Amino acid sequence: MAKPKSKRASHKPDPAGVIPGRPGSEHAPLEEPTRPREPLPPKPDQSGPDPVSPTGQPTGTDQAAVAQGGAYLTTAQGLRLPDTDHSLKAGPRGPVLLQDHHLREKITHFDHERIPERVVHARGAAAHGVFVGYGSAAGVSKAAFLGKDVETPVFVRFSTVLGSRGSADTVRDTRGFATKFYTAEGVFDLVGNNIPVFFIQDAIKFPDIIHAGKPHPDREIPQAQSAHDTFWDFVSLHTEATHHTIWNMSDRAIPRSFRTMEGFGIHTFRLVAADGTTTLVKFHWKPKAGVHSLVWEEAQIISGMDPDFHRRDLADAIEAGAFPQWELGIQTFPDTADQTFEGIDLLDPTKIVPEELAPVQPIGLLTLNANPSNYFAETEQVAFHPGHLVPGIDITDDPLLAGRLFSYLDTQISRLGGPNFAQIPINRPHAPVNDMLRDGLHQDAVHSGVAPYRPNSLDGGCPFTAGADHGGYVEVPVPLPPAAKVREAPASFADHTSQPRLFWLSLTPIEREHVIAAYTFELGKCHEQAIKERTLRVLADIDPLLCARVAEGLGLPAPSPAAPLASVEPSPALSQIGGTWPVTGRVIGIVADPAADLDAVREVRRAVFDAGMVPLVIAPTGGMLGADGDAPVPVQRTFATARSIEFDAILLAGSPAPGKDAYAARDAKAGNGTSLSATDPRILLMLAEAYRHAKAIGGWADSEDCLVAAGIPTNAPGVVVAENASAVLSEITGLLGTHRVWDRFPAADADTV
Ligand code: HDE
Repeated sequence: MAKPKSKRASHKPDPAGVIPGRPGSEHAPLEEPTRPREPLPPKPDQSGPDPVSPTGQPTGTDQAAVAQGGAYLTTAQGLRLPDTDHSLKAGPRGPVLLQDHHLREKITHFDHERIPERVVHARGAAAHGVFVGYGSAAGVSKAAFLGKDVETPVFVRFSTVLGSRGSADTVRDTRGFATKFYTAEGVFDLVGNNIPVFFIQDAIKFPDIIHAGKPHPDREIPQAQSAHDTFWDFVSLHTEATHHTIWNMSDRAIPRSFRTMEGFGIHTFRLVAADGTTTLVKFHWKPKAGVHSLVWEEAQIISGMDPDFHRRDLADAIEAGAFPQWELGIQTFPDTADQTFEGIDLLDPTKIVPEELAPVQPIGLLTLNANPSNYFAETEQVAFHPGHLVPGIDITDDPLLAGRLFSYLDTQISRLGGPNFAQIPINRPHAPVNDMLRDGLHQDAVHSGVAPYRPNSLDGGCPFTAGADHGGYVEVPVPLPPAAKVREAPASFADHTSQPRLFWLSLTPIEREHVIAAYTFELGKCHEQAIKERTLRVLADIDPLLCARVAEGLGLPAPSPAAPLASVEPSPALSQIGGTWPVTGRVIGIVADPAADLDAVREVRRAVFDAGMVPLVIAPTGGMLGADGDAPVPVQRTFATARSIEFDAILLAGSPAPGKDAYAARDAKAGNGTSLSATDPRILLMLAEAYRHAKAIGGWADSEDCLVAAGIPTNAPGVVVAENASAVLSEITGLLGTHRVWDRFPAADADTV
């Protein structure tokens, strides 16, 4: 079988350093261009879907030319147009004429530009990439794309769950992590989340949990968040949601970046080896950049300052050449009749198997190396489905998965306007397609032959069925025990507290503080006292200390556990703190004013680029610092436009004097009463935020004055002040490798939990 290789050449960013975010593939001239020329190519970091026909045949066409061609404006029929600024009228002041076919075509098309957004996961961002198999899964799965060094093009879409398409990226929510593998044997979709468990055990409850999480139906508020009565009403009554809920109250629900999220297939799948043996598995994506989250205040500020934070971060990282990477791994379990492992029911999607009991074994590497060229065509129209499987990967009887196998196909029909969505370029398989499906809205394939039925003799008997020996997908003939038809869950599904407790006990004290704060915030936003009290009962069964601290914040008594606490072994692998990870793609803010030593700024800027990070120079005004010198330094942000949330670390090239616009009437951030200070008040605010968000801060020259003015102890953990700018950067880079400076803030509960 042909090996599907992406035609996409991953771009090589300019070694002189790229500040990502340039909108077009050429810089814009000052005057409007008037000399006709062909459409510009996409930017070097962008790609469309690989060019294949609806039947998976490589077409070799230029992606850009498929969408638009020629230098002149035309109608949809290719007719050149002389004017698109004026309707056709009976005289300049006369009525508009109905015969204006260009006006009618333009407006009619515009009227239909929107399609229904996804009922869940509406807000998303995506990228193209490549998956390379390690071959280590060959013993358990015959799937060709898992073979050693097999390269498979992929398209990955990340999303939030609850918000609508225009909602903010950094809300507290679960994130979707959906991967489409265009394999030689057909499309395989791994449609997972960044949290390894789900709210419900049975698909029939999905409309209930989603209706509870979505905005209240009367006022349609709040948007994209769970901090409201209906969500907590449902999860406190339907306690199988407890495990997923505590993950949502942890730092996992406010990721720093899509690049720093784990991904999970959640359900147990069944792998099939070439010799027919089967193994139960859970899929994991492990980010090379480590798991890294925002802090809650930071996430809230970002929601206002930059609601596109995560999609921008993903696109910028790819444009700058810091390609995000994940290893795909599997936990394997014997395929026994009871489908449990170490007493954990593998069919229960509210349960994990701790990695200490079943290590995650790496089976391949995913690299995202190209941004989509067009959001709608690709990210919006991509259609995932957990039922898109390839030989070697089968499903289990997880009742949640069963409902999903129905739902995704069904929803695409209304979302994408008919049954032919598999023919949309981003959804086209790279394997030959001969499906006997015909006609329907938006039919893109021009089928030949007269016999789209089987058996036939008129089309030579084609298409033929394929057994497993010819790459056919044969379901594993799993024996079913004798059973009665019931609406019931197995008894093991009734344990709703042991694993939330396991999660809680596995976190470090600082992570537990965040969980306490999140529950207190969310319940504090609820109106109904009964809902808060009911949730405290649920928390009491997880851990009395968690319950007591949240109760304290709510001003309510803490109930006692209803049953003895589950005795569980913590799983340290669930904590996201304590490792060291690569710093590529991190963003460093360098604060400098015209009085700063520009040689040091240049040197540090260069060193930041060399480390694969992005330097953004922050100065009192835009333009160039040292504009009249030999090597001026370009400014990316001004004191008025910058905010701490854009930067992973801040470097001070001295102590910047107040800018000319540092007064409240112009910029409210400058109006905190310190406008007479020697340092710009916006920089003081930036430092104070970065400090309390546990970010690394460094400085040289007289930067100590600025830190003192901001109330930052210069000997605090993660604050680096030295004479030599390069030495400061190298220490800051080390700190960035650990993500945040958590030892700046000891947890109050460190000795009590
Ligand atoms: Fe989904 N889910 N889901 N889901 N889901 C959708 O499909 C559904 C579930 C997940 O980027 C929808 O195309 C049901 C679990 C992701 O396009 C819809 C149930 C997991 C995405 C749907 C679940 C997911 C979706 C909405 C309970 C993690 C976004 C639009 C049985 C393993 C994919 C669409 C993308 C999207 C139904 C539960 C992940 C309505 C009925 C569990 C990442 O079909």
